[in-house]
Amino acid sequence: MAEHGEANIDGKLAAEFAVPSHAEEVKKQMSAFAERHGAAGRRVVLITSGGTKVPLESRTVRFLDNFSSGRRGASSAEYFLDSGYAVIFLHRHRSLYPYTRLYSGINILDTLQVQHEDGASSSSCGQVVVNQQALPNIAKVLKRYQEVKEEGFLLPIEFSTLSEYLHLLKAAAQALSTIGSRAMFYLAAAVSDFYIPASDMPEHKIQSSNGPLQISMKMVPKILSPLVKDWAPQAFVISFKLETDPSILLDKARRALDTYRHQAVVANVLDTRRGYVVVVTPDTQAELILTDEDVNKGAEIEDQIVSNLTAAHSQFITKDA
Ligand code: 9Z3
Repeated sequence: MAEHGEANIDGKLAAEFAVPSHAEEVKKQMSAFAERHGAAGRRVVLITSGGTKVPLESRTVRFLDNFSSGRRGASSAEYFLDSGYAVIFLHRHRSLYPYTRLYSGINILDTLQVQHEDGASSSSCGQVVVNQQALPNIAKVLKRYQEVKEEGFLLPIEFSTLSEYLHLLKAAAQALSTIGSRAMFYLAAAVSDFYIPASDMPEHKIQSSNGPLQISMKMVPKILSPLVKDWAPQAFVISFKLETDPSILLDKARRALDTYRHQAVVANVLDTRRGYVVVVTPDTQAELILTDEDVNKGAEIEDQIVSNLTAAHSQFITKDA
């Protein structure tokens, strides 16, 4: 896709997307995280995950959203942690989260029971106990979650709107620039291509009494361009390409690599994204497939994606040394 305002994306970011009030604070946290893990010789991956919300009014009643559940980002975070990476998880508020995602479809109240001690009156509250059968593998998952938390390997950062996403991604890129090629960007979030600039946005709720709604939206600046060129030029950068028409997917993925000159594109189609992706690099193309047998064993395609990319990242670091 052609570049839109590539020359001055920084200026556009500042002028048209409100800086979140906590941006500086978050940047400090990310810098400290990168420094600590970098000093320990660890690699750090920044994962973006979930959709973005694009407001239609500045006192927002309505917004444009998209389908992304954040499952790809959340499960990938777990596989990166298992591979020894420290993870900054830049995710959409309320999208799926590492480890808890495994229980997202479960109503917590259906997993708990009240046990009354013998002789206690029926009016006493009793002890609440967990029915482990209602939470598959809960002991193992809880142990891993607690290890990751205690060791400080996971830094979760939330965003809701497109503006927050863009500014926090820039802050993350700057924070990670200190660890050079040991930083990976894994941009799995489904980011809106369109937005309404603050200057064109009505302040108040759009009135239906004014008749059918017509909106005109601008192109979101292609943030991958300054990320690769200016903000984190030594990092290993992976973008994701999503299409609904499989016939254009690989061509679009290659075009993205040509345009931004980053290291790889993970290409996927909406309906088949849980079982099939292609990892495209300038010289290679790897099809990753989850068979029915894999699914029955509980395997996930993110395990394969992360193995493929961590191996490629090792080669990238070696070349850089
Ligand atoms: C992806 O392609 C992700 O794999 C999915 C994962 C969002 C499909 P879920 O969150 O889905 O597990 O439900 N992410 C990138 C999508 C995207 O918007 N890419 C842009 C494009 O295709 C480039 S940045 O043009």
